[in-house]
Amino acid sequence: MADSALPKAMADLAVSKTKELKGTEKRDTLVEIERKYQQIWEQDGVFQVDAPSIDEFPLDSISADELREKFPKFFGTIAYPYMNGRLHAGHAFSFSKIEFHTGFARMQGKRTLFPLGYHCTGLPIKASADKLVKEVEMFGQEFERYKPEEEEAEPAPAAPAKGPKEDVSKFNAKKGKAAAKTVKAKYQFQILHSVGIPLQEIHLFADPQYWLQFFPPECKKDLTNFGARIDWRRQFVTTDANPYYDAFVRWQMNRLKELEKIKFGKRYTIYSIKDGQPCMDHDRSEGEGVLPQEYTALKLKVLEWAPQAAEALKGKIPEDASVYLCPATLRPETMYGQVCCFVGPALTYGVFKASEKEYFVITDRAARNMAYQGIFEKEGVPEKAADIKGSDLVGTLINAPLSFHKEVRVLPMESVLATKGTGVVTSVPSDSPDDFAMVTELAKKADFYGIKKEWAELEIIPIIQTPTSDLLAPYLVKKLKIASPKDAKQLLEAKELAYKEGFYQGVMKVGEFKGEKVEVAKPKVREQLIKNGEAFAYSEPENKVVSRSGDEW
Ligand code: ANZ
Repeated sequence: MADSALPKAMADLAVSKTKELKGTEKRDTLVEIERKYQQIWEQDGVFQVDAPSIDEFPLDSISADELREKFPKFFGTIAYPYMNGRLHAGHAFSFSKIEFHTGFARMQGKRTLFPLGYHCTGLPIKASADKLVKEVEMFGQEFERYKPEEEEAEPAPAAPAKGPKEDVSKFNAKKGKAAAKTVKAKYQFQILHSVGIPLQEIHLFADPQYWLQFFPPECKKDLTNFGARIDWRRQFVTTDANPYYDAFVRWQMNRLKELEKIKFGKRYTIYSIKDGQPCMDHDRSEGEGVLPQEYTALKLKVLEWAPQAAEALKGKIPEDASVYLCPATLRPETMYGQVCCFVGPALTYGVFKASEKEYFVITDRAARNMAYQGIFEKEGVPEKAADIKGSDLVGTLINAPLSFHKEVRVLPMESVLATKGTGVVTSVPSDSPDDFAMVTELAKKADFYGIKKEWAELEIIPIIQTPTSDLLAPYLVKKLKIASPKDAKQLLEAKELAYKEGFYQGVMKVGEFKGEKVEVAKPKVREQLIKNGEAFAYSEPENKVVSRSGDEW
């Protein structure tokens, strides 16, 4: 409701809340007393604590233990607040604990030191500064070319909440913590504006170093008002903007390395290509806690292209090169039971050059990830030889390593996700309910899917014995009355049951590790496949991640 539509008395009330608070004498008196003593503390430097001087106690004149006994000490610190904004109520809460402790130690007569660091390391500041560079380009130095109507439903910087419905005395958390973190403003300049920075100054923040100059003094001001017993001679920013701190971190790391507590090497991490560095939890706007998931990517060699595929790829791949479809799986131990390989008929795949003589058929997304995992010859550069539609791949004859069926076909499956694995899925109907439901459907409606019936009718051989069955997926599909691949809910339930029972209670019925528990055989089969050059390790985030700079996985 607009203010003009409010009854007069209510409008007055609404205005009074933003204009003037009545009956604040008590508060004002307390604040005044606070200020007076804070000034005295500052003048007298009461929180400035020094170590006993060497003049007074020459080295070797007193033992360390005696010194400690004579001058008991207390050192308090706190996780450095991050300097991409002003402090908030959450900081006040955390500071109150160390504050209280520091005050208590002082009253006990200890030499009490409370220094403060300003945390400036990491992506949030850099990503925000980079955003501003773009926004200044788009809208001008003072954002004068910005037109609010460009923002669809989202209003520009939040004006202070008005209206009689808002009871400012009550705390009313309508959002979760993650949602509450985000100011409802589309652009970075609006976020800075909403915390009171004039539009004329915001462009200065396009330089990440400027944040390091601007926010620490604000932080100091707020903590001084708060009454914090900090020795302000001991304040510092992190990053190499501060050579002393930088040298300290280098020393610390080198020392830990000497002690063999840390090692240099490679490990999987969620890495932002856009930002050129790992994207850790605090660098993400979505996907906190998401970790890399390691798959086994199989190499299913193309033996004979389907005619449409041969046509589409003509002249694009060297005659003597081997081309592989590369499904990603978490169940390498089931590879004995492969009967076909699924692609999403509506997806587009790329044929990527892995080495001089090897090409992989996978999604662009998977290729981008692989390029950073030492899978291709050139680091960071997936070399694409051709694009090909999933529907054109259907019917292609391929070799399935380890399987009882050496030669299997590429078949269509609508539910293959472009956002998971390589977008290519090997099919094991004995142990995967999804796969059993799909091959049953394909065999039933071969004409509709434009395939030959016999491609979907290869024998389903039992490979894992569980207490329930040696063909667990067909058993569960029947038991849960799953009639088609579209019964997504029941299929998910069946999949969970099959995974759990297969993994914890399954025993291999076939292959080199026959008689061994699935749990034990799984890594062995994987290792064997990799050793034989029939598979390789492929990793990707286990769920969606979006970086603060807008990079996505
Ligand atoms: C062979 C296999 C055998 C699989 C078996 C499962 C059971 P979860 O377990 O959900 O994390 N998959 C891989 N990429 C896919 C994609 N793009 N779209 C749809 N399904 C995909 O995912 C791992 C399994 O999901 C993979 O393991 C693959 O099927 C399937 F008895 O491979 B599995």
